[in-house]
Amino acid sequence: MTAQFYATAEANPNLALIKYWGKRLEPPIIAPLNNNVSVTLDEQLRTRTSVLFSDNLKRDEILINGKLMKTAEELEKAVPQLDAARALAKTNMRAKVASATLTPLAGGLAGSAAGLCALAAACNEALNLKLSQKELSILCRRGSGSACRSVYGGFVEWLAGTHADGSDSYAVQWFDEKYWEEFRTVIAMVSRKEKKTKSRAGQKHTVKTSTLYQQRLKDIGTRIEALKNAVKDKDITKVAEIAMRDSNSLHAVCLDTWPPIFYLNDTSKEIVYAIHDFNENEIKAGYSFDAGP
Ligand code: 2P0
Repeated sequence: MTAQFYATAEANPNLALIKYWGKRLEPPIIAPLNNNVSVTLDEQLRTRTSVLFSDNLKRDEILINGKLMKTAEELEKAVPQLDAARALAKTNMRAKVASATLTPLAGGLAGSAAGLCALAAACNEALNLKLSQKELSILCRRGSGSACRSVYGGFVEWLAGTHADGSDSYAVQWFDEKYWEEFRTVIAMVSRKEKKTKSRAGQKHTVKTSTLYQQRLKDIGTRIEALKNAVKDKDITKVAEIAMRDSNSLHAVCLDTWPPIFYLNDTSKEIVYAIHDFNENEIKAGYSFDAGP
């Protein structure tokens, strides 16, 4: 008899209002240098992932939107996460993974967050791991850092932790998706081109070469506290200002990286100007750019 275990799960991407940029623990563990906070998006860019673990498979096979992933770079997130799930289940079975997503990959729209969160949830079910939400967020993180925040809806903080094994680095929910239903996210799809510098490599260069980055790390604790109070008060003026400032800080440290990294393009800059024009008398909206335009 061949052993076979199968499950399907879905997850939504998230948008960081206080960005994760730089690692305290490198893959395959992954923990950030700073606590960071995101809002989970609705189902518009949802990812659905199925996984089959079987004794019959010789190697892991990953398909994204029907395309077989072949290069080491394409496999660098899913395979370590599958390995972590196998270690928890004490099995060596290889897996076949099929993921369908509307999120453009490598475009800076957090496609890996939704993808690796859905894969972790599918592994949890297929292998009957019975993980708590906290443990599931830790499994997500073994694939991609930002994925651990997609375990929850609403406003979510990823704790950096201090332990060398990463056991105290996981996501916690501040407020669920029902807390502030008037809060809206609008996605501006500016480019479908793959970015020149993948965020994993970009983060490494920034930590190594940017002096401004040290100042960013110092500012983040106060910024997170202010954001938590502003979300609690449903104060869009404060939330939007904090998010815009943090996004600008991320792109400033990218420019301060040597050689510099640019994720924004001319259209992104037009969006920045448009929002500031719209907010002339009172801040009613904000923008936030990830590692893409
Ligand atoms: C974030 N980004 O907080 C930040 C803002 C991009 C800019 O998390 O190496 O794909 O897989 O842990 O999660 C993108 O980095 O990096 C990211 P890995 P990830 O959403």
